[in-house]
Amino acid sequence: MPNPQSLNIPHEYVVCLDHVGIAVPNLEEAIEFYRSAFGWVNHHQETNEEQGVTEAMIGPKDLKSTDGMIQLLAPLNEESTIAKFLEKKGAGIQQMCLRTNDIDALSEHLRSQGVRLLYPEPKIGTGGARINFLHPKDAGGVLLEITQPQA
Ligand code: CMX
Repeated sequence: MPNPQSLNIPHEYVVCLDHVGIAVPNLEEAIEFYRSAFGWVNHHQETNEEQGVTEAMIGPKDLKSTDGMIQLLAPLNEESTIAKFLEKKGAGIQQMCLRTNDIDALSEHLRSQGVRLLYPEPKIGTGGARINFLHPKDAGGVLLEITQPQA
């Protein structure tokens, strides 16, 4: 297997699975499902007008790390990406998000590999993080988000 460093892949910039995003029609009902099933709680909730979503980041009550959380995404309006997803595919996994500590270097690398990113420049996502998305057609059929949390 080739050494990633010899390929100049910024592997050290991708640190963990940040979250899996699930499209839901009703945020409160989805939060309640995870509470009653697993005892998970809502650690962070916000509305992102630009993305057309109200979202909740849920995880274990005694949170030791924010790695690998679940993000519940409910549409803000009918034009929302999440509304379209719900209409076409129904509720379910909409995206998976990888955390990076250098979204600019990672984006440059991905583009050099011919991977399409949805935005020319990162936009603002959860908690002020800088985010972008790989086109699902260039990522094995998965909508992959990349996020660089606020310092
Ligand atoms: N996962 C996997 N594949 C997907 C997908 C998803 N979530 N959404 C669309 N696709 C596929 C479609 O199935 C379609 O494939 P086929 O041509 O084989 O049918 C292809 O991608 C193009 O789909 P489309 O219907 O033409 O395009 P959409 O209008 O659905 O837009 C996308 C798709 C990815 C560009 C759009 O969802 C987008 O801009 N997403 C990024 C923003 C976002 O998801 N925001 C909400 C979350 C905000 C946050 O996390 O903070």
